[in-house]
Amino acid sequence: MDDISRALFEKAGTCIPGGVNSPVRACRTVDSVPLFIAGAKGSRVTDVDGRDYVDFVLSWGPMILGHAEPSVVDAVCRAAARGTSFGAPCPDEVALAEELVSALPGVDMARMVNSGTEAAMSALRLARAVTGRDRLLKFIGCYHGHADPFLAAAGSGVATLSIPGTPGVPAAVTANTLLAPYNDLGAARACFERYGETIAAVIVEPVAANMGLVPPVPGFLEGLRELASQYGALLVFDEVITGFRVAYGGAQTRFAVDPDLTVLGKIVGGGLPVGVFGGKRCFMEHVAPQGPMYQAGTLSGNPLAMAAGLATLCMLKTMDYSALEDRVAAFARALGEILRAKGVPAQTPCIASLFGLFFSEREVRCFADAQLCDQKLFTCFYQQMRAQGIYLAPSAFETGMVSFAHSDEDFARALDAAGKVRF
Ligand code: KE4
Repeated sequence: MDDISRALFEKAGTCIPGGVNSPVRACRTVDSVPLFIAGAKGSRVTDVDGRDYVDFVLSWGPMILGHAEPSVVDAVCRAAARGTSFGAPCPDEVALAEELVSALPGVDMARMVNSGTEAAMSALRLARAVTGRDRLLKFIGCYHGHADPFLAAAGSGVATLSIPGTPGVPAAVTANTLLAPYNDLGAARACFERYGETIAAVIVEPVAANMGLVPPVPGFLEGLRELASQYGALLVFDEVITGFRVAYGGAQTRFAVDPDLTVLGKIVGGGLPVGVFGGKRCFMEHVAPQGPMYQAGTLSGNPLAMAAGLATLCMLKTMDYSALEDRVAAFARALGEILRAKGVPAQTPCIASLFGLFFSEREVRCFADAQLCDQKLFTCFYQQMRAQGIYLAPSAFETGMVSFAHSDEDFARALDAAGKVRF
């Protein structure tokens, strides 16, 4: 069934660590061989063995218009014909920055980089430069890319102090990283009461999507805004997933909470490598060469990536987010009903075009809750859905993504497949 993928994966394993260029793609937690993708169009991907799948991964978020959207492909091809990289300013960098400023209330200026990791790393450096402070508060289960300060695990005893979450990260680096459970405003407040004058930034996924899908409880984001202001820390919204997905103006518009800095990626590059950090002018003016905080990148503002991002946002501005949200909500509700009717505990939270799946009796509000979910049931579900042509994220700690290209037939096919899963 996936002979060519298996052969390619074996070959890849001889020259690429784990056979993949990003760990989650290896499908290890769902005990599967990764599918090698030959191509994609709209809501569908086709693997190298010629099998077609309804895609609910969408390259982990960027492909909100669907794959190979003609206007995006055309913009990239036209840009490529003019040259692929200049290492000098190009008009589309200005156009994309202006569109971000226009769309996002918390962004007066933006700096292009090449990944969400680079954007989050730079935003943290900026917060530290602006405040002269070293500490960072992040939330357990939120992911902000793989820069050292964010790869912290909960330390022993004192809930807030952390230790390196992976070899290669110095303890001295994560010693400045404070941790609190997501949706726990009391724990965040306790961090500020104890360390407030030394905290440069509090960074948060305004809708958590890297522990499965966990929306903010009412008041959580507003409370972080108040705490950051009260203690002189910067509030950083990591909108790499939520930006232009939970609303055209991102979570900061949807929840009407104004971050000091915003981190973006995925959709703003239209599938090409782009990250962005942006924010209030008074902060962004610290960034070199306007200010002293150094940050740089050879391919930052790459003309092809700018063209893809601009074409994507230009089309998104015309799309009906509310109609898509209603369709995704109906799908998530039906999926939960089908699974519970089989006698398995299932929670299917959703917001905008994101949906989650937890095999759990109770609502998941933080990473500790997510860890209690049944991973074996998820693996069973993942494997049988993939065998029926439904391509889900190969991890219980990821989130389902839907595009404007997904049809009612795609949803029906996924629900029909779910109805046939045997646990
Ligand atoms: P990148 O460096 O992967 O472009 O972005 C890092 C990042 C930052 N912030 C959030 C909220 C993110 O979700 C991510 C990356 N997301 C993961 C999956 N949820 C990317 C997939 C992967 O690591 O292969």
